[in-house]
Amino acid sequence: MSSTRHNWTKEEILDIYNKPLMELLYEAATTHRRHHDPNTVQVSTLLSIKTGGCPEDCGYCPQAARYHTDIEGNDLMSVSQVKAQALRAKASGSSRVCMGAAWRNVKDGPEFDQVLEMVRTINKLDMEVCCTLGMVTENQAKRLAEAGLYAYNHNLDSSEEYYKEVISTRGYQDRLETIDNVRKTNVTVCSGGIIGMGEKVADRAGMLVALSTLNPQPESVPINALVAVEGTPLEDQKPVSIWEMIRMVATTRIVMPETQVRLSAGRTEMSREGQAMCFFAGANSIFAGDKLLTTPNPDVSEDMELFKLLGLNPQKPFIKKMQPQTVEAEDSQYQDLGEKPKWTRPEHKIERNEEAKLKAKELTK
Ligand code: SAM
Ligand code: DTB
Ligand code: SF4
Repeated sequence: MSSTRHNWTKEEILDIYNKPLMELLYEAATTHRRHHDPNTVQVSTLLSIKTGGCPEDCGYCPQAARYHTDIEGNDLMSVSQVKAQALRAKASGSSRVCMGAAWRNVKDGPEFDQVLEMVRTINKLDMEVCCTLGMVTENQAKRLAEAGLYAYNHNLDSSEEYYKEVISTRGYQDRLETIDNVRKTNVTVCSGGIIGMGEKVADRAGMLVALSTLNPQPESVPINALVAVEGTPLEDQKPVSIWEMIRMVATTRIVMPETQVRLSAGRTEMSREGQAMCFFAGANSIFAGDKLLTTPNPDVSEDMELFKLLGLNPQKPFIKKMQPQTVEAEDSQYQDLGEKPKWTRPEHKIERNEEAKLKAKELTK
């Protein structure tokens, strides 16, 4: 039986977020260790397969056509270009490629067919594939699943109330509907948001209520610090403090214990110590490569140095899906603490993979 709760309230989440920092860190790190290997971090590489010219008005986004930003727009990349980039990402230690397109929604036709071919191609490289292409219908999600998509990213971005301040061209319910369409397939859900857009702490808690009350909760939750890009309506936002990032990561970890919490945009502004605190607070995935979609990110060599310094290892691909938690390994990790992990694999994940189901049974005999 999973101990994950799906009925968190905003008040409870605010109480967690505002705890004295040492209490918050202790609780988050303890939760993290119960459910994950604390020395493993999943590494994804972002690839902007179609850049700029987007019809939406997301106030943070340099790719919206209506804002005058300094980015270079591109048509959809070819499958061979994507394959070459994916191979480069694999060689640098990434287990997942996340392809982003500056689209409002996916449209059936030759471009979508090309994306499906990209998914199949990366899959053959034994890498996890993620897409973030805007809104998808149930049928499009099914086609992505058939092509072998591992994850679909579609962020809630903020609380329902604050979302309206930032985006007007599509609603919160539209976002939830896309997440629901993805959930109807065996593709895992990646959904999170941005802090530092001028929202209140209550909005951060509101977003975490929306995400944590999804049942099942998203397998991956990216926490982005706003990258304030010149030319966007949010260009003058002050950088979010590292303490707020740490609190947000820790709170996310506590309310969504089984999720991979992704320390996403904004790492170029964070010190190594700050990032280490985020990993301690439960972040266990990052985007690697010197570019996110259009903005800078730390160099791979810098990240590898940090991993070495902290004794962190990049996660191998398909590890969660293919290998249910080795209960024995987890148990031994906890002997020192005199406490058993409460790790239980969520049913929906086990159902996805018969092989995993059998192995789980064997291990718990
Ligand atoms: N067009 C698709 C969509 O909106 O779903 C996919 C790409 S979009 C760039 C993916 C996510 O990147 C957004 O939902 C947002 O959370 C994040 N993002 C975009 N610009 C950002 C910025 N300047 N700073 C931080 N995060 C950002
Ligand atoms: C997510 O939550 N963050 C990533 C990924 N999902 C697609 C994107 C961050 C984009 C930052 C701004 C840019 O580089 O354009
Ligand atoms: Fe378009 Fe996505 Fe940027 Fe919004 S976040 S403007 S939908 S690319």
